[in-house]
Amino acid sequence: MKDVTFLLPAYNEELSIGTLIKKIQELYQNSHIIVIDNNSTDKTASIASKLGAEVIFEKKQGKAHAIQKGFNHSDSQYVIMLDADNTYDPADASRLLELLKNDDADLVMGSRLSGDLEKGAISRTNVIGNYLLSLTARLLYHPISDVCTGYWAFRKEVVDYLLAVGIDCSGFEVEAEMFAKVSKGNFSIREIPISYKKRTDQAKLNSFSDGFKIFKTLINYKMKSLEMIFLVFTLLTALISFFDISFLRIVIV
Ligand SMILES: Nc1nc2c(ncn2[C@@H]2O[C@H](COP(=O)(O)OP(=O)(O)O)[C@@H](O)[C@H]2O)c(=O)[nH]1
Ligand SMILES: [Mg+2]
Repeated sequence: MKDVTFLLPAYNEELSIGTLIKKIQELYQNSHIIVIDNNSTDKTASIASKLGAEVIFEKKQGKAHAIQKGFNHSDSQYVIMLDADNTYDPADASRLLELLKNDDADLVMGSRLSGDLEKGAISRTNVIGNYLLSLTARLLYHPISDVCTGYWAFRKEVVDYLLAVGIDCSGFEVEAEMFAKVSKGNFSIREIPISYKKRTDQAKLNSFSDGFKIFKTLINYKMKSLEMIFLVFTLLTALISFFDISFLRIVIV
C-alpha cells in the first residue's frame, strides 16, 4: 500500500489531466493517483488510465459525490486532494504533507489568497466573494483565509471521520461542508500558502449561485450545532424544573 494517495476529481478535464498526472508521477513516484471521473464526455478517463492512474467513475454529478467516492477508494495514511484543472502545483503537496507527517496536523489546506497567485487566476469578483466566505468561516468556525481552496491534505483519520459523518451536499459547497465538519471534530487544522495559476479553459463554478450555496452551507452547519445546544439546554431546564417541583412536593408533604 502506498502511503500517499492523490485524489483528482475531474469533469471534462482532457486539456489538463495528462500534464497534472505526469507532474505528480515525477515528483511522488511512490504515490497512488486516483482520478474520479464524473460523467466526462471528453477523453479525461482514457488519458488518465493510459498514464497509469487509477480511474474510477461516479455517476452522480457533482464534485462532492466525486470526492466521497475517492475517499471510499483511498486506504493510505495521507490523502491529497486537488482540482484536475492544473491550476494547483503538485510541488506544493510536499509542504502540505510535511505538516501532516512531522507537525501533528490532521488537515492542511492550501491558501491561494495568502500564496503566489498568478495575475488573473481568480477574478476580482471571486476574490471578494472568497474573502467574504472565508471571513464567515473564520467567524463561525476556525481561522482560515481561503475556505474555497481545492488543495487539501488529510490524515486518514480525517477521511474516515468525513466518511462516517457523511457529506450531504453535491457540488462546490463540498469544501465549506468539509471545513465546517472537520472544525467541529477534534482535529488540528493548518493552512499554508500555495501557488495558483490561471485555468486554460472555462471554470465550471458559477460565482454567484455557487457562492450563495457555500455561504448557506457555512451558516447551516453552525445552526445545526446551535440547535443541538438549544435542545440540550431546553432538556436540562425541563429536567431541573421537574426535579425542583418533585423536591418541593416532598418538602411540602
Ligand atoms: N467530479 C466532478 N468534478 C467537477 C465537477 N465540476 C467541476 N469539477 C472539478 O472540480 C474542480 C474545480 O472545478 P472548477 O470549474 O475549476 O472550479 P474552480 O476551480 O472553483 O473555479 C475541477 O477539477 C473540475 O474538474 C463535477 O460536476 N464533478
Ligand atoms: Mg479550478
